Amino acid sequence: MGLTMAQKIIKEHLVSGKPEPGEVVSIKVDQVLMQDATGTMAMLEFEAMGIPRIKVPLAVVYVDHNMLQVDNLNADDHIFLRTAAAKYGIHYSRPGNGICHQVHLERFAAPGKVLLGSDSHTPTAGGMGMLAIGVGGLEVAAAMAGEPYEFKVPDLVKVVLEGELKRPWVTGMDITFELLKRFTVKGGVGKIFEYVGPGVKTLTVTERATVTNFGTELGLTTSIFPSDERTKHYLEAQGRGGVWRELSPDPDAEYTDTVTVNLSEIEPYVAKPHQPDNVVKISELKGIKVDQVCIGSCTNSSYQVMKAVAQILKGRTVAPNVSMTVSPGSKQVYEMLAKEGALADMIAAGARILESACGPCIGMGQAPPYNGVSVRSFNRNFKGRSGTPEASVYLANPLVATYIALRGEFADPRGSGISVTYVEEPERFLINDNMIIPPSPTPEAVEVIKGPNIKEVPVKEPLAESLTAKVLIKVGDNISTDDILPAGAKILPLRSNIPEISKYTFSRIDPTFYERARAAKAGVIVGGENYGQGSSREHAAIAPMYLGVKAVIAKSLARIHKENLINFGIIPLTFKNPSDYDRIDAGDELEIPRLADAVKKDESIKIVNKTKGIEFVATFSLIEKQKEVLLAGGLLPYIKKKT
Ligand code: MIC
Ligand code: SF4
Repeated sequence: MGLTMAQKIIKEHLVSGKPEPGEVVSIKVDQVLMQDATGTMAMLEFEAMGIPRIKVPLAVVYVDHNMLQVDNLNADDHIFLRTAAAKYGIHYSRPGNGICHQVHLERFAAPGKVLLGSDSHTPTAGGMGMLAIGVGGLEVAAAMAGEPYEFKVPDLVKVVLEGELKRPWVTGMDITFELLKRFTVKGGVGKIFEYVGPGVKTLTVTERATVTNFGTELGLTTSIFPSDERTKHYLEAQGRGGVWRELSPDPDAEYTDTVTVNLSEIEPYVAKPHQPDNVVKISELKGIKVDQVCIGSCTNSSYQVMKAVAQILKGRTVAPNVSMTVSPGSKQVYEMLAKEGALADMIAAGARILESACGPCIGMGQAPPYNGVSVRSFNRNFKGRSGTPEASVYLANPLVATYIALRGEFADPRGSGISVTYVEEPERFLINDNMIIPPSPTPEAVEVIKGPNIKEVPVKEPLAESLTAKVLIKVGDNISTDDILPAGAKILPLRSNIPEISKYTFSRIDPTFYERARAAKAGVIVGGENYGQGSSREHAAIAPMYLGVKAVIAKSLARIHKENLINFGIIPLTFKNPSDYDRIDAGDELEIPRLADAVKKDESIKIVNKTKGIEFVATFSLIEKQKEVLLAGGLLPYIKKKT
């Protein structure tokens, strides 16, 4: 039987298991990436493992999220990351060098390799034929310590691309919008999407990377494109032709499912507030006034995108009611735009040019006005993520968003008369790696510098035999990690200080959560479908753990968050009968009589709702290693016990 692309990569990296959907495999990791917001914790976790130097072939930490320096906190974290990276054998991408996923694609990604990243948009590198998976920081720390990555092989879905995009106003982002329209934000859970078919060769590597990046919002484990002549061209233009290799599925590869997308039929779409799958055609929003337009993010800030944006802006002016920002994805892109004059066109049109970083995407500045309307070429529009809870954030492709910035309202750019010539990938990108600091050759001489805000990682005790706990909060469907532990300019700088950041747990949904959790000592969270969607931030598990949360019971759980809960010793449970969700309320006292025993045996478990005098059943779905991790109290105590 033939193999799919993901199966081929898994097979080549296999430590144990069979590369078939549903089977547990353990694979060798070639590369890891971290960013600053998750990287400080990952670095502290690695340090806690007591290993002097990383055991993975390549690790890179990027400073791109925590860029505003309103006090010493973020600046202190940058120094910590720089010194720790030098000591432990990690490359350090300095602030200003760009967004992790864009820079990684340019300078490090390689077809056929395995990448783990402590950021949910790590699948960006899937655009280059890499098996690139977003995980929690502790998982990355474990990979740096030499642990293979163990997971259940997801269902493998073949996505056949036919036809060609109607350029210029339809872009790679609209391909994923089309899939979000069909499958929703939870439709990809437990799946890998593999893109094949004649439409593939019509897309450049950065266009493919937009598709795989945004695919995270489908809940996918990852997405992957073939590595072909276009991939070779991109790598050669990056001066890295030597890492190219061909990758495609065998003709008789077996997929769990097949989906067909005709690129020629795709329109420019927009996701309305407050979910990326709230997709409509641009024509449905015609005339809605807009206050802000933001271009950039790891989804859309390549050279090709930015050059097209500059073409639209050239000789025109941003509408008087709009504040428009542009964040080029990397120093490479930024420097090329500057050299070629495209930056001047943007500046002349009145765009506010920001540094090469995540910026407004994660609420690091540029919050929209009260009740404002913001259109962003980003990947997430969860309520409050922009920094203004009352704002309405829409997602659109960067060319459409730029046209909206000129018009000051939603409008369909097709028929606008603005001509945009298709931007080809350059023959040679501008290569200058002076902002990537390689690890120190003399690690003994490096002192790791920790500012006063950097605190130890809290560790949980082993799992108790039984549990009595109060339901601290009951939430609905699609709760994101931004709801559980918000980001933004005020809270992000606390990422290396769990006691402080835990004060913001659920702060946007229920500001009393922190005090109540502290008082209760032992708590449970009740969730609906797809609990924990969105980011990989393990803080959405560590902070609840620190506040005494012992279990989450939900209708279903998002993948990375479920892994993070396990890594920090919180039991992830799902209702056997989803209607039991309706028979449980915040404040109820629950008893789980034989918890540890049930985890060992991986069976369904009886939970007694003492307040209501009823019982219901919840189930686990854990691989062997995850059971051991939970029993030990989390991945850190598990690894410590092993070494
Ligand atoms: C995000 O886009 O939500 C982030 C910020 O990049 C997160 C990581 C984090 O919370 O630090 C992600 O996507 O994993
Ligand atoms: Fe940064 Fe936004 Fe991408 Fe997250 S989604 S890595 S915050 S640009």
